[in-house]
Amino acid sequence: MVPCGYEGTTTFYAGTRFGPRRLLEASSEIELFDLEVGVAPFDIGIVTRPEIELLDRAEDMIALLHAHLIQELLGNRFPLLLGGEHTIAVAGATAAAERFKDLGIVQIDAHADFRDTYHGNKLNHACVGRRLAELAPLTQLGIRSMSRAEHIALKSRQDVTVFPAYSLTADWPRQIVDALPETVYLSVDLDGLDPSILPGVGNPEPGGITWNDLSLFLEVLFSHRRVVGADLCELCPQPGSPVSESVAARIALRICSLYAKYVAAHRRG
Ligand SMILES: [Mn+2]
Repeated sequence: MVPCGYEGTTTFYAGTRFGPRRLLEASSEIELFDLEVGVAPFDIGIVTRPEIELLDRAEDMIALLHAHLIQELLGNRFPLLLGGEHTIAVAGATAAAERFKDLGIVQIDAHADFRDTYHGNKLNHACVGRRLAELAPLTQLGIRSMSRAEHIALKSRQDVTVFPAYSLTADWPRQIVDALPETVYLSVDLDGLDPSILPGVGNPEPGGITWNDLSLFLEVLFSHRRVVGADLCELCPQPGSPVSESVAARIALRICSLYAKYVAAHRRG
């Protein structure tokens, strides 16, 4: 667990800098045994790093975070980056792309984030998808919001595949996972989920992914591909309700459980 509450370019509802802390607090209130996956991921070991020092400039933040994440990857650990705004995914995916050949990136998100620049900044959170696509072939899942210019730009890209939340067909998890390279970095903007189950995000959008669909997708992904790192971003805790951080903590636990079940078992055997 690498907490980083960076919040440099948030444009709407601020507060994601408190996301990592609240997620970690909420994680002490949920069962550590994952009933659905059938494992207790602490068996393989989970370490929570101290929160990364927050820097003002996105470039500096990403460089600092990247240096930390490379160390985790070189130590054969699975980094789960806890944000903070989605911009920090660029650090996670860059480190993974340097460490692993034939990487693919999965971005779960309500927003394509495919602007080349926003407010004059290439590292604005609204440009994350575009930056990720510069690192490796990108698959976007749960998308339901983009500008017309992003729509046109995405149509011309052979290396980016978009699965909108409203057009998932019968066997969609297998369809998505079968098209991925062998090694995958997973970037989760929590607004990819439906706001009815996770309202605490900076830019909520209706019509998102349900808990059961996310659960199914992650199971198929981890059982058929080598997932080497992930981030969970944009948790923006809501005063008076622990729902969002509790659901986010559950997702963090699920990623650990699936890693423990498939990846670590494979590595041992
Ligand atoms: Mn988003």
